[in-house]
Amino acid sequence: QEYTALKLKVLEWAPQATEALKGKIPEDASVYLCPATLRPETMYGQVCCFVGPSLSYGIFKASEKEYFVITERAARNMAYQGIFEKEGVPEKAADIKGSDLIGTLVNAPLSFHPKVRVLPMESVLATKGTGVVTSVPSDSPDDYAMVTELAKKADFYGIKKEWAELEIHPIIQTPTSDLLAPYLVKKLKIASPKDAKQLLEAKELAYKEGFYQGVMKVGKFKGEKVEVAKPKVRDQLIKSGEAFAYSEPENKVSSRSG
Ligand code: ZZB
Repeated sequence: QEYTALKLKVLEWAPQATEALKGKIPEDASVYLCPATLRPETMYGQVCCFVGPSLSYGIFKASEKEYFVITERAARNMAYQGIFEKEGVPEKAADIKGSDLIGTLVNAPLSFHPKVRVLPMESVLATKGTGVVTSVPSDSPDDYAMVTELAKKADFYGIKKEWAELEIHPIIQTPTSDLLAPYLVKKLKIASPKDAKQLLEAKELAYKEGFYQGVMKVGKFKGEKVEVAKPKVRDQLIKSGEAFAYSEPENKVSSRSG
């Protein structure tokens, strides 16, 4: 699986994270949350960044001045892909629980919303990607269901309601909609992130329609087919230093059927 790993720079740590990281990271270093995505062309629509609240993350040294927040598993894979300055064994500066990252403010490259919050999502898998997921509710049914849930039950999740209420801009036009994920969530009568079966169906439909029939509605490649624009947006992000290529071997737990 060939992912694009985005670099979401930490602008302001949540109070719990500040506490947990005291003295562990050089003052002048930049720290990034690095979500792995298969949809770089949707990055204009990022509204938040998800972590699994009960997952364990590490803060790994990528170079003298750059640190990445990812799972230990992802760091081990990255260490063999020329992503870190030092090859082989990843250097961990600190450990942190997902729940301590909630509320952290990060910069989201290309997004209409350059500053977004880190929010909780129970269904984030430790066994896939980097364990960090960037949220695009316009084009990902899982993300739309989750931000809707978070806004509805902000207190329960221990977040500020407005963190989950950023405007959802249309990014891709398809024959059925320019907000495909919200459209599918309604059509399949998905009521919450717990409707896993319907969400899986919605995701497969969104992938197919978005890729084969989608046209970019925004950004540098506006008017181009998604198929054509996808690698161009990816290259642009990588060239600007806002993302890097990350691949991992297919495994049975995480592979997609469709
Ligand atoms: C942004 C995005 C925008 C994504 C979209 C999808 C869509 P898949 O499809 O299941 O094989 N993801 C990445 N890592 C994890 C994880 N550890 N746990 C849970 N979800 C994860 O996996 C690829 C997608 O699943 C990734 O691409 C990421 O969300 C999420 F408009 O990034 B994506 C129709 C989907 N649209």
